[in-house]
Amino acid sequence: MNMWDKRDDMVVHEREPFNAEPPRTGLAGQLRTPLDTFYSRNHGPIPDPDPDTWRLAVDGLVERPLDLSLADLRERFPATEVTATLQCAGNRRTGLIEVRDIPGEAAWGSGATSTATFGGVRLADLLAAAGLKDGAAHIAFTGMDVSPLPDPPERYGGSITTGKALRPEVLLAWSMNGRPLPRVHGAPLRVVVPGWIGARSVKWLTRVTARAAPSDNYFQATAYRILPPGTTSEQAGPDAGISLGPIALNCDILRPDDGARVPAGQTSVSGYALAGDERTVTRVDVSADGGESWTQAVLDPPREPGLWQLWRTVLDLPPGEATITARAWDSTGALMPESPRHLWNPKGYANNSWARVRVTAEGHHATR
Ligand SMILES: Nc1nc2c(c(=O)[nH]1)N[C@H]1C(S)=C(S)[C@@H](COP(=O)(O)O)O[C@H]1N2
Ligand SMILES: [Mo]
Repeated sequence: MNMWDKRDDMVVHEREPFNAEPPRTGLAGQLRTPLDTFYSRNHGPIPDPDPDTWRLAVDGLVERPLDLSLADLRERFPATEVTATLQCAGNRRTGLIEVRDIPGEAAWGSGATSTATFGGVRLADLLAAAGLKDGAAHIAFTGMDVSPLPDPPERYGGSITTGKALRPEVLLAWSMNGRPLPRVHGAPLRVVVPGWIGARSVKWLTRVTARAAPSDNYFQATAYRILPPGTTSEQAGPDAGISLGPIALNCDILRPDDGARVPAGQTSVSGYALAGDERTVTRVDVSADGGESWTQAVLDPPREPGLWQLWRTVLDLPPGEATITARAWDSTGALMPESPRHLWNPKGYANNSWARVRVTAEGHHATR
């Protein structure tokens, strides 16, 4: 086993802080990602909280501030489970780096996306117990880890709108795939915001604050923003660019792997598609000829907001090199953009251009 009980073939972008993703084929063909395969994204040293002394504060624009132990959470609020996909805003950054270099940011491939069943309590239930005051438009989260990236260093945090925070799929989670939440994934308690960028699912949670404005934490106000080309976060300063919340419609090919050799003829192709927020994926098209002709993949129906939908199809590949392309449509009729060229941004977020893998089909083409 690798660091943090991850599989040995994780692509480790950084050991300290730990940043690692599974190979894309590790995600293929299963709704839930095994714990040893689930990607991990960290901005500072991983804390080691003592669950017996850990407490959660609920404060800010509330009628009754709360101060809760883990036992209080379990006793006072009904436990529930949500199956959700977490996706880092930097997922598929490699596609943007091919357009133009993005210095200082990890070259995440297709694996900064994973799915688990999370168990815990609804954030909405805590907010109801605390009683939101008028004007509480945003709910901010603070973790225990201190990130050295902002100057001066800051605890990791972020916020979501109160509208999203009150939705039933938003959890404060203590379990993952039926196991206690692993330390690297935020034990003893993390936020899970299905359908929003992974950055808002704050780990090692200690504080929930109702506010009139979005969090002024570095990771909300300065990072995780789509900046116009030619600017940097440092130059742009807080509140520049487009703040990322709900994620963009995306899809990827998980099998075959990029660069794989496959037998010519009938080849199974499978992957996932994910529509952000409360939207759903309605169609996935797959092409073996660069988009001249498309086959509609068989797509799993939507089950829960922010949960990926798996798809599969069979392509007939002649011997030789082929590029397989996949693209998804959502319930608003929107289609993923074709090229990463138009999506390039200085921090390399939100690449949702058409998915592509290059394969070599070997052997004789079976003819009828
Ligand atoms: N406290 C804290 N929460 C955090 C982070 C962090 O560095 N510290 N990283 C965020 C980002 S950018 C992502 S994509 C997800 C990754 O969650 P995972 O490591 O459980 O996969 O956690 C989010 N929550
Ligand atoms: Mo992320």
